[in-house]
Amino acid sequence: MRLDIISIFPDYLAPLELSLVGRARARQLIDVRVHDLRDYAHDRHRTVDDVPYGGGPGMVMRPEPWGEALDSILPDHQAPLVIIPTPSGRPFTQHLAQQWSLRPGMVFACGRYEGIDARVAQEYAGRAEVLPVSLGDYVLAGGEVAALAMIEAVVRLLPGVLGNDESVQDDSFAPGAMESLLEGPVYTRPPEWRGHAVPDVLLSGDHGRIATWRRDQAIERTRVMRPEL
Ligand code: 6GU
Repeated sequence: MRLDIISIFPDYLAPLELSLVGRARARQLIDVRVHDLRDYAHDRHRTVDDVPYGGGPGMVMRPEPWGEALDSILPDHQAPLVIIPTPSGRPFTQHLAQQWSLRPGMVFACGRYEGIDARVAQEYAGRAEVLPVSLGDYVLAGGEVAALAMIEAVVRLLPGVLGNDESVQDDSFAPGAMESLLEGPVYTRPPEWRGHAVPDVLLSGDHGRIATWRRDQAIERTRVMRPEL
């Protein structure tokens, strides 16, 4: 899978060199390229923003550097998908992560300030699938952290990325994962810690009782944390 990320803060994407995503890169399961948007701005100050037409607070990202960046990157993509992280996008879900994990690649266009001039999405809608996507109902300062979250959610679903015993099957929100129940509590050794014991059933060796207990815990957890599910 080919992943391109465009940002004015390429250093913000440094975590893509670590942990699960970093290992997937080292093993050449994914090809990740981070681009500095300012490399596509040609004036003396490498300007990427300007005041909003119609007035209002903040700045808007000018379309020209985005046009140059996307023109140079999109030809590397088979079935181009351009994701624009923004709180005004459609909600990111495990279902989207699963769909994206089947694609040959994606481009993340990380905006800052009040967003990217709307003509950029218009222009590329003809050449790519352009998708504004939100992590949730709160506002981040830019798309970079959101892109990191979405990339990690996708990459861990790729074949060969997770080890054998870390399974994606029973994730909260995985299809058929007890139909959208949250995962319940987990325990490891020691059997007692600071007076807190591991529930007896987990030490019983009775796999039927353990499965029933885990399901009950998942239901209770979901009732408390996410009653709407
Ligand atoms: Cl995807 N981007 C930004 N900038 N803020 C957000 C978000 C995305 N999701 C929630 N807040």
